[in-house]
Amino acid sequence: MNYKPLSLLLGGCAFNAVHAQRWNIVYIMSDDHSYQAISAYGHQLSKQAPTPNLDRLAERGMLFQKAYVENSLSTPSRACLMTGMYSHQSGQRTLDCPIDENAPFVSEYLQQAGYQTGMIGKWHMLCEPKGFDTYQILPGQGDYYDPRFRSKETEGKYVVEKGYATNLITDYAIQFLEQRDKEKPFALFVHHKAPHRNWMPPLDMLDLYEDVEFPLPETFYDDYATRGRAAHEQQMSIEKDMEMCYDLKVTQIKPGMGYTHERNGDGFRHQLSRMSPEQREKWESVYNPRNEAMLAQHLTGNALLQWKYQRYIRDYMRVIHSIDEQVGRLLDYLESNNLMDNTMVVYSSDQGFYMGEHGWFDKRFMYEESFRTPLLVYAPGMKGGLKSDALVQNIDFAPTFLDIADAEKPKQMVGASLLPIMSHDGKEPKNWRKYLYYHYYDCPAEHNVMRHDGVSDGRYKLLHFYKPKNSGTSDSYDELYDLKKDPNELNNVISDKKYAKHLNRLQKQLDAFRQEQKVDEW
Ligand code: SGN
Ligand code: CA
Repeated sequence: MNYKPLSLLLGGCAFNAVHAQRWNIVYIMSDDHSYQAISAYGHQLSKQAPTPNLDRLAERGMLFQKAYVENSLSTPSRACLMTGMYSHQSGQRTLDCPIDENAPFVSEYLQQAGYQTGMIGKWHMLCEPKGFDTYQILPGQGDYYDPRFRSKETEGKYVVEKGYATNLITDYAIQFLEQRDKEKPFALFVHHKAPHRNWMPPLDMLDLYEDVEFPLPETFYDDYATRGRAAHEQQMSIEKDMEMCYDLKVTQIKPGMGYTHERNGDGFRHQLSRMSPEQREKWESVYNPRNEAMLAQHLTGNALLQWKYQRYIRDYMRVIHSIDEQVGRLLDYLESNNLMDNTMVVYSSDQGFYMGEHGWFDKRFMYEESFRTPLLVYAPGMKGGLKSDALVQNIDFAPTFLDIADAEKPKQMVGASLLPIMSHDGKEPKNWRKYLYYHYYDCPAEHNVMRHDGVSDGRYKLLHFYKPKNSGTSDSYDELYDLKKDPNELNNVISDKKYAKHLNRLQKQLDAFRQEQKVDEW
């Protein structure tokens, strides 16, 4: 794709592109935030649990309705953000395999371009933060309550901070803004731990939504009838894999009570033990009576499944409410300090998430709920209320930031700046990508999602599932979906002759992509 410097983008602009040069950048990323849980996207779930502050970004800026990741998993997705490269280029294909230590980070380029840079929150990379003047990072996934942070000043040590992760991360973000060098533009990365599993809400929101019955997604009881083995073999089902203690906070569970899957009950007990006596008392005063009432009913079968779903979604949406509140706090700070006039604000997630669709939680698949990611962008001078259907991907963030910084896009960055889309009311330029490439590698691993790659043109999607090269089996198969006729992806049409033309076209694209990008089954 051709790279056009921003200064060439004139005419038909929603904002004056020339002034876009060297805005400040605030990039907010949450962890596992589904677009279904942001009311600006209009999903039925969010109607009962709106997100007014996130919606402010869409009202004043642009809602990207077809924003995707390349590899639906935290560390690989963060590597896409930081390097502007696909997973096979940076080496960060799974949660554990090492990133190419020579891969330059966008933060380094921004620093070279004269930006002051800060990174706050969940880092979850296997290397030290690079290119940041300031950082305050959590270890690994981090903790919700009294999380530990490490900065340049703590000499490698993590230090416990009293409070709730989402609030503390926002405190540090505001502290960065307060203490910044006002002579320089800044780029601030605010990476929330929330709403990652196991969805622990803040104490003042434990009662929120307790009376709300969230609607079940249409595909909740999907039987995967037309799909291949990956959908049948996954271990991310609310029914079979969600844990009563760790995920659903029922500490009263004991062996012999008939509940299965208590892999990580001690993990949750450890989280509770890290709370102060006051925090724990408050927590237990709310959850214990609810848990005891549920256990007294001796729920089984579908009644138990529905209870699990409601507990899961209520906790998840409480955690979202607190993100929304804290994003609002950060936006208020930017507004009251006149920073909205020269700051671009991006809100996204490291990937999407299943809110019970297909009976699942977690992510990883190239099916829409986890392939997609929310993306809301505000930039100074935008008309607001804009929506874009351009196919955008997380490899586009780094080029966008460099475009803003008026810095050249380095050759290894395969994505493209989003600014041309933003300056043309959401319409993509003529030479914009027509296909998205996706590749998930992390198997064997937790949740047992088979390796797969694929292409999508936004309407049709081809997925290729395969076993690792060294597994001694060449067990592979394809699936094809028509997203217009079948938005829930229930009907795999790979063998339907009527789709032969599209299958052929997508297969050629996938082959061409693998060849051009030198990527293949792994
Ligand atoms: C943890 C979770 C998984 C989750 C991965 C990856 N298990 O391992 O459910 O898929 O993180 O998430 S837990 O028992 O530790 O909660 S990611 O967002 O970091 O990719
Ligand atoms: Ca994640």
